[in-house]
Amino acid sequence: GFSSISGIPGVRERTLIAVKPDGVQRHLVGQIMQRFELKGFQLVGLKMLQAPEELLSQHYQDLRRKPFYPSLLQYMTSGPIVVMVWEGHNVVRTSRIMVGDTNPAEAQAGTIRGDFSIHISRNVIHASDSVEGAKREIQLWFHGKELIDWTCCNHSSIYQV
Ligand code: IDP
Ligand code: MG
Repeated sequence: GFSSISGIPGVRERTLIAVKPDGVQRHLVGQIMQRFELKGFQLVGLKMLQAPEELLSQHYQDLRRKPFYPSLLQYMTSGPIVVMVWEGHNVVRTSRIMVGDTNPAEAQAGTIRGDFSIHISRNVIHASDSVEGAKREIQLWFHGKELIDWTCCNHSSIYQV
């Protein structure tokens, strides 16, 4: 039942994943989502939008003083993005491993950036880098009502219950 599932430490951890404009243009949304689905993580929020600059400036608040910041905002507003919330045990840390190094030249083959991108300025995907960061980013991009609490019928095949 629900209570035994919520009893597994960290099973309800959530992270923010976004397919950036280059990923959408290159029709990578399905392949990227499939990697998270096949891993066993659970989708709890999903939307496509043209990101407002104000939202992006909050999302990337820590990078405001970086030399690449203006071109980063230009890139991120160049077309629609797909923003998602994925849930599961250790999802923040595991997603970062699935996504790979920020610089695709350093990203391992088999990671999303390693397999689908070449240059740091067009690295197809965003993933939150900490549990605290994920909470902040999820609140920024989603209203509470847009996030769906649900339990996968395969739960006991993915976790020991
Ligand atoms: P992350 O996306 O792996 O967490 P961050 O350091 O948080 O990496 O940087 C956010 C995004 O800013 C990167 O994904 C990339 O799109 C862009 N970025 C970071 N460093 C550079 C750079 O040196 N040149 C151009 N773009 C960069
Ligand atoms: Mg980051």
